[in-house]
Amino acid sequence: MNDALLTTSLGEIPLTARGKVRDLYAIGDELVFIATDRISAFDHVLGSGIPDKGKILTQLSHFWFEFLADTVANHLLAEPSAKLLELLAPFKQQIAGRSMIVKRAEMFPVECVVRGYISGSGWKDYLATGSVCGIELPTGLRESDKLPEPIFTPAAKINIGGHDENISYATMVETIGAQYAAELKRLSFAIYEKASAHAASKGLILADTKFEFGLVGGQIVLADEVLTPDSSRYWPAISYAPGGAQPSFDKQYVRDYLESIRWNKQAPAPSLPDEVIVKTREKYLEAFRLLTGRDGLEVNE
Ligand code: PZK
Repeated sequence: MNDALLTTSLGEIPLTARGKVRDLYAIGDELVFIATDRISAFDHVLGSGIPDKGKILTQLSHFWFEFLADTVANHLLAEPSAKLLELLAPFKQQIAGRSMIVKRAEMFPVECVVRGYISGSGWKDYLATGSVCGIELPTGLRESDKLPEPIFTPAAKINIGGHDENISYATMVETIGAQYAAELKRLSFAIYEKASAHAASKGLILADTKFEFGLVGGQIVLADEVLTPDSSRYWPAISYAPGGAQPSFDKQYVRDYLESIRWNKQAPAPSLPDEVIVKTREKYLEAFRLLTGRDGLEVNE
């Protein structure tokens, strides 16, 4: 099985940024944000993709943007220009279902992370210091415990490939100013509250999630992908067991496989066996179905 889309190219349209799994193109103030089928694990992009992963995550982002429309404006462009549509026409097949045409935003150089549970880098920081991003937490927390209330733990964006660095709210204020910091924090909590309640109603814990915001014409918009398994930790509520790391909803088969072959986590990253690809694809679809209530992807054009 591999009809995964690993890399995109849109001819004359210039590539603005290539992330681990997403490719971004720009024509003036219109950006074409494409989710490929690449998958990363242990900080590396693997040799195999997961067919349809980019479509699943894009359509999940669309669902969330719509779900959150009364809470926050977003970067989706309602009507791409005729010029852009014409430029994209030859690449329709490549981008169908996996692209978002978005407005160019002036991005805030801060990742807005909300954590309802203590996990990942938050858990590491808590173990080392008893706090996360300068927020003191109760003593005696176990890994994956629910926090007394969600916390806002911003991070500074480091170069592509580098790890984002947790920063204090005070540092965020120094970086973008007190008013924007306060508004991004307020929005982040509001989005997390609404999304985590929805996820909970579908049997999923939204342990934590990362948002990126920008300014379009002076208005704050929610940008990037939102509330996908690539930007969020979802855990099945039914198997939640604090006191250790929770299995990854989407990537556990991948991680288990990579551990089983004792990969040293240095490049080049391995490819995946078909069985791991198929099972992982099914996990992304399961998350999509649970959260959206839809049966599957909108048919390919
Ligand atoms: C923007 N990224 C992250 C990196 C990707 C995406 N609406 C916007 N306006 C201007 N810039 C960005 C966005 C958005 N979203 C997002 N970098 C810039 C990123 C690599 C590949 F697809």
